[in-house]
Amino acid sequence: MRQSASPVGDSTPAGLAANRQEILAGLMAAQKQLEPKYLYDERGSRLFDEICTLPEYYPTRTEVNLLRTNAAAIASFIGPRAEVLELGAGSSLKASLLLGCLDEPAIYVPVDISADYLEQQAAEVAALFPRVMVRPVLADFTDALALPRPLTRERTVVFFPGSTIGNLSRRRAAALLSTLAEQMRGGALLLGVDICKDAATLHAAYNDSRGVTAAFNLNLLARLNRELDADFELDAFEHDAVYDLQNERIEMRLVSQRDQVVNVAGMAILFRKGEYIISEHSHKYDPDDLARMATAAGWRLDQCWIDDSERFSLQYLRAPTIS
Ligand code: AVI
Repeated sequence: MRQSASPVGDSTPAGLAANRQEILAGLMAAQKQLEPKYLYDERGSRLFDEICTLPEYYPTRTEVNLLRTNAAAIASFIGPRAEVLELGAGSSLKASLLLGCLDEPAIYVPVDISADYLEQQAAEVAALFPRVMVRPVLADFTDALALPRPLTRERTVVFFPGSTIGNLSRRRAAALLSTLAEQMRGGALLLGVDICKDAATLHAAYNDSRGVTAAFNLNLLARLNRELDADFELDAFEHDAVYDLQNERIEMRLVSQRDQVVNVAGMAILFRKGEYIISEHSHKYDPDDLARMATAAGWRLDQCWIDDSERFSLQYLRAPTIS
């Protein structure tokens, strides 16, 4: 039953050259901003894996514990012969935990924008679960997603862990939930989301003492240099992440340390000292607010698991039935 773990898809959706116009527009806007998906080239993906192991970065281990502690309940909600579609497939650990607790899972379809990384993660899962058909899809899951052929919607559970939904604006998150509810009629969604909490905990999680998050953020400039013929001096920018209480989100920034001109794909871009590029927003959600947003998008909440310290939530949602 096992298939090749090579990704389906013919281009790297997040390749910078293919997105030149959008990137230049972001760098020339009054508030410079780039899409967070560009953080994930191969090195960025590795650095993100390292972030997930840091003592300050609580989301990963909290979610992993939630998956472990509630494995039996999750398995009984999902049922036998499940077809698991993972959005923004990160490290294979969470997928392995989920597949490991299910009754004869049939298919695993990881969807990600980082080709090499996707292939490696898929190969790891395929090796661990030889009876599961593994079909990686190279795609940006925020674009319309064509469901790979073998998936039947009734048994499909979309696994969207890691609070990746938090990297979309609230408006885009609501729109994605609506699209998914329609696309997944008859299926379900297991959604992991970071909860609003005190600013000190959040600040530490995104400004870690070993500087891994800083390296992850600055890697975006190295990627622009390599893929868009830019000449960012990495020493002339610094990582910062601030908690915006009003919008309940972390804002990750690349801050110019001096007045300077940087060339990107033939365009000269002026930076004043202290001016910054926003490289990521990471929204935090009160579980009730998130459930309201999901319900408005057409989902029905079956169960919500929250850890004892109320740091992270895992929600099991049902899509509308097939009419
Ligand atoms: C992938 N995403 C949910 C992470 C987050 O927490 O927003 C990315 C990240 N950025 C800095 N640290 C981790």
